[in-house]
Amino acid sequence: MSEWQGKKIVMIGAARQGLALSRFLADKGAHVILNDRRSEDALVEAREELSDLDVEWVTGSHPFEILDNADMVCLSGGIPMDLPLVEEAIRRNISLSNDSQIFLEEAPCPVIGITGSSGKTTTTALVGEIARQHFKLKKPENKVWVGGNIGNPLIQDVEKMQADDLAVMELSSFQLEIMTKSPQIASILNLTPNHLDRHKTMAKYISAKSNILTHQKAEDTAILNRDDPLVRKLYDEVKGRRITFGLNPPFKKEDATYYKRGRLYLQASGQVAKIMRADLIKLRGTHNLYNVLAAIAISAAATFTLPAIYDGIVGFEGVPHRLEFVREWNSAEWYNDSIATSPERAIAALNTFDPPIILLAGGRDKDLPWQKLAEAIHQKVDHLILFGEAADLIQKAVGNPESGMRPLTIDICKGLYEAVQNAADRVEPGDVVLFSPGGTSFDEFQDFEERGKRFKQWVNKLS
Ligand code: UMA
Repeated sequence: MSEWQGKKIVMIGAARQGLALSRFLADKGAHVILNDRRSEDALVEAREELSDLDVEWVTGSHPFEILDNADMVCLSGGIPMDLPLVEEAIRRNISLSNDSQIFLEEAPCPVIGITGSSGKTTTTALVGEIARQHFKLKKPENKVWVGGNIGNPLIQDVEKMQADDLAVMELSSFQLEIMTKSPQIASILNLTPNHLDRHKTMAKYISAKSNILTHQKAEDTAILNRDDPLVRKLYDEVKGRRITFGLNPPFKKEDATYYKRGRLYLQASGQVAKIMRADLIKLRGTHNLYNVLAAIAISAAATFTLPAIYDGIVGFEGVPHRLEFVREWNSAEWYNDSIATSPERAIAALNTFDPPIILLAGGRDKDLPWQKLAEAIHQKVDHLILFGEAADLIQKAVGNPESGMRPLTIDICKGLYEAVQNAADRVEPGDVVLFSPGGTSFDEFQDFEERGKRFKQWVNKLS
């Protein structure tokens, strides 16, 4: 009999994670109460998706009564810990969990977990690609599963997984916040202020992220960014093997990946292997060099072959909505970086291009400082086009245009569609038009993916 049989589980949030976990738990015989603040009408599709299951729906609010006799409360990533229902569950000592925690408990195969303030989706996808290259030759009968915060909860596939498969999972701070299990191979790519509207302080954000290491065992491996001072502070949390990555040279004997005179190297167990020339990497920018160095270190921990690492990286063209080339229009290159939901990410995007740049920025503010992005804008952006809720905040941080200084112009638009039309009016041959908002999409769209798709649609329609 499954350990879930007859258990009463309250699942909060009926989107990707909530639907996937509810299906898993209901299939195992649990009594699932699926609760969402959205109205019944707004959840028609979601209800259809689970119509074959005996799930109890509670919609439109988060009433405390659903906690009566509950054995566990599971949270979707979008559910904040200070939601009164969650606070009440904690007050009643009901244990909290989520799809990632339950996936780690149930996974029959090894799991690589990747987190960080930025680059986690690219690195997760890249490691998945390298792993597939490795499996193609070494274990053709087994499968690599890539998922998590990247978009598809892995719990939906756990029943199909075999002991010799491999799961590569992107983990967010929202998921890690309550987790009490860590993956066998765990990486923290970097730590910069992010999601402070939700975590409130940087210390709490770092504490959530560090859970990816906290529950590792002596036989596990941690892959950490040695150039990031906040990540370095977590070295003491490492229970097993440590492999570092970074652009700065590593200590002599340390297991590490590094960059030297245009080439990437892996140093492990006292031996140095040349992996590849950096100019073979298709991804742009220093931040992507870090992602690749991290992926090589993770691959070393997972004992992927060197040819698999090389082929995986050389063939990797990036992930949609991350510095994604859309088209050339009016002799200018247009890029979609809708994933940039923090000012830090927009700065990283700006750093990958040379002026003249037209930047489309805005969306919803996450209580993050805009000052550093404003400085980057002064250095690189000729025309700044702002849209959405954060437009005024960004404008305030940047100030008014001054003659002969960047940005030459600032336009404020109501929404993204207007911003694209505005960019089409401003653009000149040789420009880079970069849509890297710095804010989240929730003021106008369902998520960053919908926002990116609409951006591409509107850009592709320009004539
Ligand atoms: N809801 C409530 N009450 C609330 C808030 C939300 O009922 O107070 C409901 C909403 O009505 C909605 C559901 O909760 O129905 C939304 O839950 P969700 O936002 O967790 O949506 P999912 O589709 O389950 O998406 C989650 C991740 N979302 C978040 O962590 C916010 C997705 O990451 C992830 O791809 C997906 O699961 C699959 O694992 C997105 C994200 O923005 C991309 N992540 C952040 C990031 O990358 O920075 C952490």
